[in-house]
Amino acid sequence: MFEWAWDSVAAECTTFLGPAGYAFVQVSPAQEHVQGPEWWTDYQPVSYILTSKRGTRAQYANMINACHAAGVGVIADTIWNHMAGEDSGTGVLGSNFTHYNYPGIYQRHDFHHCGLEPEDNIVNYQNKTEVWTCQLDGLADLATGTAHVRHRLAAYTNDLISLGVDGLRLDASKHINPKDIASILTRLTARPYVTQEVIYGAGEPVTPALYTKNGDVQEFRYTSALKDAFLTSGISSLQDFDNRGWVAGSSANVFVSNHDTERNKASLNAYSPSNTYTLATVFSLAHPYGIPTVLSSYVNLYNNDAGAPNNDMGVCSGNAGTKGWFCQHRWPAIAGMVGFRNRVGSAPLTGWVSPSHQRIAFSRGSFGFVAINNADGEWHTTFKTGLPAGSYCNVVDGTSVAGVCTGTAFTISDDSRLAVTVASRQAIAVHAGALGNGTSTPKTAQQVPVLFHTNVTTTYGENVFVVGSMPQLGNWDPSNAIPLDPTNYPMWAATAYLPSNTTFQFKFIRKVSNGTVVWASDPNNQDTTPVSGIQSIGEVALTTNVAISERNSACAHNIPVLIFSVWLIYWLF
Ligand code: LAG
Ligand code: CA
Repeated sequence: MFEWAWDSVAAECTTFLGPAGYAFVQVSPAQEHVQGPEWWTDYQPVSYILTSKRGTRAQYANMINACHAAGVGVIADTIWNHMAGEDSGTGVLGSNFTHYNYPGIYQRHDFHHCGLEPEDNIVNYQNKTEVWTCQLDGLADLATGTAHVRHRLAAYTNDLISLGVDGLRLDASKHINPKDIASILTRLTARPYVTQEVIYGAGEPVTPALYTKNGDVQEFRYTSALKDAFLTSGISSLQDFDNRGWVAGSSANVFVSNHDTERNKASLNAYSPSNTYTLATVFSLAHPYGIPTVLSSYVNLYNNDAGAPNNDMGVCSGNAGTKGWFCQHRWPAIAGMVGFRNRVGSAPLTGWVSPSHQRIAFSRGSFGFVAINNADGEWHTTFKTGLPAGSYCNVVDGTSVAGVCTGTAFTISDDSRLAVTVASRQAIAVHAGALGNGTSTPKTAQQVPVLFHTNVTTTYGENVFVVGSMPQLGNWDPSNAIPLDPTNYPMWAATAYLPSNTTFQFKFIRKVSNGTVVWASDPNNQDTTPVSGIQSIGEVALTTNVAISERNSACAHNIPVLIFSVWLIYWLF
């Protein structure tokens, strides 16, 4: 739950993460850090007082208790490699520091001075010692080989453990000698789950394999392989990850995207075209390799530095929309697949079929079956599944409530066959823990996130909203319209959760400071929400090819982009 404030994580554990079956929630770093509006201030520790932009120590402790009560463990993002980057400054709680002096904590000899001064930054990734003892991005590099630093880092981590933390994401592990990590781990009062961030680099001497003795390792080659497979080369290559030189599945922590790769485009992200981000996440949760992490982040990927929306308070439901949060963990396909993974457990991957390079299907023993159609055009076929005969709920678009499927239900025959059509760029998944009663009529509509973007120049005091023909869009009442966020002015953006597979009309409106509402001229815009996944409407101010193709694909089933632009220009001038 990247950048979610502790109070909002606590509430989400209770209302969603626990009930959905998430085993752990990973949260942002908890310690005092440098000041500033950017998200990455959190990665520049200033002291080990547990107060950050995301809340106080008491709020952190309360979050852990709430999550535990909901059956969810807490993984702390833990920074052992470095302190802050600036020459001097003050933390969010008022602690002062200079680059190599943290009063009462560290002094000059507690840091590495790798001999590349004045900058001291890592340049040569072919040199192990340099990767471990020079500075990452100017961040003062702790002398993790010394007793004092090891003792201090263990004390900080033991403090987290004393509050109930169950796991550690060890930030920048690649930049710490694995022996130093091992030594600090021996000083802990309990042995939490450990996942180490070691970004693989071709030909480099510091490899993920060097770290498996300490715990799990994040396998970034998986992240790249999924991006490449879903966007380009084909998902038929994803049957197994043996003999590729990666860490064993039993040591791997994997993700479709993390907070860094969604920004630097080393992975798919929510703006990736043709539902690939959701489909890749379905794959990740269905396939047995590694422990999967689902990133839950926020809309603002226009600006790599922009901090969290809504004063860091995560929110995923209610009439006011998601206030700039993506809430990936709640997307029906993703939450449904968490249930799938929990039900199939360690059952082996069986019955892999791939009739073409962008279509795959497989079972997990006799407990689950998934088919992913990452191609244009329907996939109509009869699958041989591992499942016993019965009526099953498609957990990609529905849930099973007391034996009734809220989405599509499928029948598996006595000989375990499933005759089905998988729509273009969609997936289906069924498992033994989600039986449907055979109805294919959704009992309650599923909600999908829809991103509204528009480029509007306003005068001071004016704000932009979206209003439309459904309750989630205020039923055309401007006083219930959804506010767009101007963080990246002149881009205005908002996310709304709308019923899936539903046609609606909408308009952007401006509210002038004196209360007057200025409507865009007619006609209304019309859109149909997807069955699952995410939809982006309007202009996307990303400068990558991926964003451009997303814009095209969004407009293909909306109003033609030309009419949209003409209308916008007319409205503005
Ligand atoms: C990580 N894993 O190893 C985090 O996942 C990643 O998000 C962190 O970088 C990095 N290691 C250090 O903990 C993030 C931002 C950087 C940011 C850094 C420190 O991606 O952009 O650097 O956190 O806040 C920023 C500036 C740099 C500057 C540095 C030091 O962007 O230009 O040199 O601060 O002042
Ligand atoms: Ca280091």
